[in-house]
Amino acid sequence: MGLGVAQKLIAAHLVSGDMKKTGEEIGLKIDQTLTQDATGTMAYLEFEAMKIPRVRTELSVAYIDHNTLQTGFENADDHRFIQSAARKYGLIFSRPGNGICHQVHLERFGIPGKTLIGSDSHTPTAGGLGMLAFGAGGLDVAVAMGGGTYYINMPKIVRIELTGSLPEWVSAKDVILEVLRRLSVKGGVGKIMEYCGEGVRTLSVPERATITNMGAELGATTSVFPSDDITRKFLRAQGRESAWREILADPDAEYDEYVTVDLSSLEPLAACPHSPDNVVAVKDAGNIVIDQVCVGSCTNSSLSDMLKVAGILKGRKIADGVSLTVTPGSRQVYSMLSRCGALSDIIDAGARVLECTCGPCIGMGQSPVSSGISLRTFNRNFKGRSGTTDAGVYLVSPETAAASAISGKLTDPRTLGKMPEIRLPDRFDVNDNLLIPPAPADEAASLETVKGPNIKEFPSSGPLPDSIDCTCVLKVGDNITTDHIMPAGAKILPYRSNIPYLSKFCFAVCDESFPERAKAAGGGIIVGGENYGQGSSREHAALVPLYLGIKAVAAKSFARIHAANLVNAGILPLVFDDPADCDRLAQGERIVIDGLREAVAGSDTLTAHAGEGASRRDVVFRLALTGRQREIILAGGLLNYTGSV
Ligand code: MIC
Ligand code: SF4
Repeated sequence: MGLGVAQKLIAAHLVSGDMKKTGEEIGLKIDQTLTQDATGTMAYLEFEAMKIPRVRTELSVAYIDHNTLQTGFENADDHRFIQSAARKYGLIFSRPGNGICHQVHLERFGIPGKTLIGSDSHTPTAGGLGMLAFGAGGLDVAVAMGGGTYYINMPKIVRIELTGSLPEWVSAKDVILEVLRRLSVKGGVGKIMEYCGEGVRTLSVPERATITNMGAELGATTSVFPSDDITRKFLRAQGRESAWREILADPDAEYDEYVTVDLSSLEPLAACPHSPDNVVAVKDAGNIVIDQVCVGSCTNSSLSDMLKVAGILKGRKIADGVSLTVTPGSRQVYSMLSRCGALSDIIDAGARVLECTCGPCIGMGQSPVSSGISLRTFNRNFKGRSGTTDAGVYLVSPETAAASAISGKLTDPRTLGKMPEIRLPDRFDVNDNLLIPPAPADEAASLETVKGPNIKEFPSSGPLPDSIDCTCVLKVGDNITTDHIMPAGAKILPYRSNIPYLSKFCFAVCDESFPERAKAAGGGIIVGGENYGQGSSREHAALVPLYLGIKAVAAKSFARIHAANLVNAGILPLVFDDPADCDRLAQGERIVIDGLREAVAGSDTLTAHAGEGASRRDVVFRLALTGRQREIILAGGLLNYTGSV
């Protein structure tokens, strides 16, 4: 039997485990790592704590793209720390202004056939180039930088067959929105989405990357495209053809699941508030008057996306009630837009052009008006993420965004008649002068990292106790995102390296009194529903609860990266054996677990006692942990564990 693309890449990097055993742990060798600044400060503090003198990967890059609104000294201090760590430990440093990590990595560093992990959930964007790329917590990235293995449970592999070709005005964003509409934000959990079929040949690398980028919203472990002639053409245009190699699925490859998407039958789609899978056809969405349109983010900020927007805006003016922001994804895109004159078409139409960073996508400015409606070409529309709690965010393609900015309401771009023709150059302008190489190895040992006053120690935990007697300090529902657990945005993000301060905002979107209550109770257990912890890779969503004394999180199911981050922090993830027990458990109820160490060491379940008096009852939890994860939990987290082995 032949192999698919994902299987070939796994086989070439397998360090431990058996890739035929779906669901069981496999270890992978990691060739490249990336970090961004909002997670990077913590990742380099963790790397420093591991006392490894230099990174041991083929390539590691530290990007600055998230925390670029410098309203106080904090972000600038963190950037300086990351730059000093990159210089000392052997990483390339991508300076602020150089672009969003995923876009720049695609342009300048991605190599078909290599593995990549990044402390950002959209790292699978590089799957558009035929890489096997995963989002991970900062600590997992730190371990990989040190040459350590990256562990995942062997995913199922889904073959997504693309047939036909996209009609005019329909684009890659509509493809992934269609997949989200069908499969939901839980549809990719435990799976790799591998794109195949004749339709693949009609999609450019940036279009493929839009699709793999939003595989994160499916909850997928990663997404991947083959590396073919289109990939070669992209790398040639970047002056990197020598990095190309062909990676195609064998014709007789077998998959665990099969999905077919006919590109020719797709139409412009929109994900309605507040979930990326709440998808409708734009033409059926009704009369939605809009206040804001934002174009950009790691999903849709390539040169072709920007040229499409410029082409639609050319000679037109945005509606009086709409604020339009345009954020090119990288300095290469920005500079080429400017050189070809398309930037003037965007500016003349009335757009506010922002520096090439994450910007509004992570709430770094441009929060919409109260109860505002914002159309965004981004990947997440979770409640409150824009910075305005009562705003409604719709996720759309660049074509739909530009057409709507002109009309002032959500508009099917097909109503504009003929699509403007876009011509992409055969060669991109390459200017790497914002990429700073590390210090030579012989100088590195004498260098010091530079820490500003905002950088505080990260919380540590001790070995797992044998019993827990506490309360359920917070009960939340299904699909809780890391934006609920540890919100981002311009006011909070500067404190990503200051866990005590950050803790004041934990679960602020759901329950502002949670941090105080948790502290007063000396910690406790959080109870959640299905898909707990979906979204971002931020390990702060585990480190902050750890700081607040949280011992365990009990849920009906967990999102992959967050579950790994809980284990790494030494917090026990417990899965309700009977979901009805979860529904019954109330906030404030007492929970007692005895014999914890023995259960974690060797049992698949453990029984807790919930409630008191007449309502006291047994609750059975499943311990969905690998042997390695059990040892990490017993040791009190990954840092303690790596220190002990
Ligand atoms: C996001 O899109 O939510 C982020 C900000 O890029 C996060 C990382 C972070 O929280 O710093 C992600 O997706 O992992
Ligand atoms: Fe940045 Fe937004 Fe992409 Fe996250 S999703 S990396 S915040 S652009």
